[in-house]
Amino acid sequence: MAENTTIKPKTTTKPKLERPKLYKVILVNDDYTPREFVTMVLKAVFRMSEETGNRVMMTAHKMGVAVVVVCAKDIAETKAKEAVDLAKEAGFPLMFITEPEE
Ligand code: TYC
Repeated sequence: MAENTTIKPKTTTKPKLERPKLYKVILVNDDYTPREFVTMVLKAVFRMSEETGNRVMMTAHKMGVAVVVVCAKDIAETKAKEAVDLAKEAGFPLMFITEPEE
């Protein structure tokens, strides 16, 4: 019985779904926005703890930029805008930018 068994190669392939591109939200350092304000925005908009918010703020402060989160394009853009709007309302030049992940 086993001798007569023919093994058919699998000919069908599953259509591959393209994974949507992910985007980084990047915090940019400046000389004017108070550190506490930056941490507050990170907590309020990106749901960070005081400790994480402070660490990300200090990374941008020292390195010039810091990656805040990597997520879908629309979420990245909405969050970056929310954060920039909070800063604008308070009169600070704080910038968050988005860019596609390589
Ligand atoms: N460099 C600012 C200061 O010394 C603080 C700051 C940190 C501002 C991070 C922006 O993305 C930033 N007051």
